[in-house]
Amino acid sequence: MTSLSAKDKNTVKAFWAKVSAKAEDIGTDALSRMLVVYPQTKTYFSHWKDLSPGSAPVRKHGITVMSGVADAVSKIDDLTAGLLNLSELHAFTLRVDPANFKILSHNILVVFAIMFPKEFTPEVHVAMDKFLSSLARALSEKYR
Ligand code: HNI
Repeated sequence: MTSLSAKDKNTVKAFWAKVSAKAEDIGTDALSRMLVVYPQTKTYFSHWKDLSPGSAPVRKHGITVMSGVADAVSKIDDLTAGLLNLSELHAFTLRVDPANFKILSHNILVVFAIMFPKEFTPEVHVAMDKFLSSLARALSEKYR
């Protein structure tokens, strides 16, 4: 299991401080990419009118997801407790297969690399990967 060192946490916070102003674009691009590259994820959003990249509902939900990521950065010292309500929602109400958390995390990392090629060093990459894995694990907590 990956756990975040104090250094990782600082790296995550510093990178997030640099990129969070672009959270809306990051969320829109990551969600757009997820729906195209992993079309099985579209099943959860079949109630939307338009699932194409950058559409209004994709953008709106991209913003929502990234506000969840921002919240997680602020709760980085105890993600499991901090994300319990969000885990409950995804497990019991939305019934999202937790495998999809890894898929979205991957897409967020790809978008970081594209949008911030200079800042997204290997050191940042590993810290953000660990952070998103921990976030995904915290979201999966209520499934068992
Ligand atoms: Ni997710 C709603 C955060 C991954 C499907 N999701 C939310 C909300 C937040 C959120 C915040 C709004 C909660 C509320 O209304 O109180 N989701 C996150 C985060 C991640 C994530 C932080 C991982 C990084 N969600 C996923 C994944 C899927 C997903 C991988 C499916 C593929 N989420 C949903 C759906 C909703 C949702 C579906 C309800 C949206 C709607 O409009 O119906």
